[in-house]
Amino acid sequence: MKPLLIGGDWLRTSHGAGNVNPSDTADVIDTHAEAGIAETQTAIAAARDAAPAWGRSTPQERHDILRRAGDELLARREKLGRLLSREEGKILPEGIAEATRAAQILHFFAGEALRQTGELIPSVRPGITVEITREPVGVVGIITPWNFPLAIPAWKIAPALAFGNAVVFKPAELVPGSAWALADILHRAGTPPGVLNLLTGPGRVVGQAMLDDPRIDAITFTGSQATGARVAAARPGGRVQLEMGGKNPLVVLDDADLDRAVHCALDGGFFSTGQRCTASSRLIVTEGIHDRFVSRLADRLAALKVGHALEEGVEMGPVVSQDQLDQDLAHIERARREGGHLRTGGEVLRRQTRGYFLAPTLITGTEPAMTINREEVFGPVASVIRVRDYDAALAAANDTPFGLCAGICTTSLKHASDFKRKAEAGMVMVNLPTAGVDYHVPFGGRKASSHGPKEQGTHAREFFTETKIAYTAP
Ligand code: UN1
Repeated sequence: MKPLLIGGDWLRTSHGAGNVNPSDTADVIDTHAEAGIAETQTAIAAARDAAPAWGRSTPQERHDILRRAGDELLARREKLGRLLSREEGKILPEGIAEATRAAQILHFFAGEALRQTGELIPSVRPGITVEITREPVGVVGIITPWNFPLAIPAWKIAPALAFGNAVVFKPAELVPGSAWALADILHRAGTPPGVLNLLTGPGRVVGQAMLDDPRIDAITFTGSQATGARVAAARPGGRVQLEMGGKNPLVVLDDADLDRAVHCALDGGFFSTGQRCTASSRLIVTEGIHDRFVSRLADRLAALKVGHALEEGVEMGPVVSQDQLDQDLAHIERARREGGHLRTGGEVLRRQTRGYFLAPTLITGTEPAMTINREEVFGPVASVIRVRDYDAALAAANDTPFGLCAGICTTSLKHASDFKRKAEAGMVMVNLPTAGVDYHVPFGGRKASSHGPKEQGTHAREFFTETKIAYTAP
């Protein structure tokens, strides 16, 4: 059994939960300890005790720990990428790429620990100086989803530590293995006892106990809209950062490079089995290119090799769980009932191993008001909305409660520039997939997708530090 990490000690629990491979449900990767309310409270107390000294540690100490952890992650990226793919179901090259990205994130924030600055402002009153500095927030609760088992924990834990906060980390139940590996690496890299605590276990127990505990100063969460709403409700007015769903549009205009547009839709909609909040799930296509685009994409999807995530040559792995598969199928069924046309996919695939394999699915003839265009599916499913021209495309793109990212494929500078300005999204991609972002750049959305300061890049410090303004007279 893989234990919890509390106050610098590894702790076993009487109960454990199996970590099952979604490509092969007969493959139980490991068993992980399950924290309850008592363990959660002990971890929070440990973080509370450790926070003051850690907050006073030098930037060099924090840099060195993150640097060492990043180095190890990079050196072991093939093995850790394999574990990630085995427990989450994205294909091995994607798993290894994610392990590499997590290492790069640790290295980036190792540097950020050294780059902290303040401001010195001459007062309007004689002789007085004003200093603006940043201080750690204290204890940060980190709740992460299953779709990026290493990268998302890395981009929350690394800045939390870099800026001097103690962490209580609760990963998604479906991917405890990657979370455990990351905590183990950071622990051995020299994180002092109590500064990083790992609580594997059920969200409704551990996550709830974290939300309820006032000794946690801030919560950063990535996951579903429903859970995000619970986090917000539990902490009214509190320091909360929420990254929730998306219903991201990819606009394809008549003048687009067809090959590029098909590639953007394929990558953005279906790589990582479409299980990304940045996925291009609404393909908004103008009339002149619609039929060619749909037919090329449908052919490519029908030929996509779907199978065991660790098998050589497989292009798309399984969806993550039976629950997720059921939800995906229900979305497809509802889209058909509401008038959508199933162009390709829609069926569960049998392979040599028992896994949750779903054929990549394209639904055409949809309208913005249909459920498939309003609710996030979080699977290998995209819908096509046919529109007359650019203006109609822009209106359809913005016709959603979400606002994470928005993409456009066009060779028109005029339309690209207009779209960058008018898309109601935190991130806009021109001639690129909506998913797959740089690790050193801020990340985040608008509207119902996000709440609070942006994550990552230099903007990460907004959430993980408090500003102090000090006036001094001689
Ligand atoms: C990416 O597209 O590279 O949960 C990152 C998600 C996002 C991360 C996407 N928070 O899918």
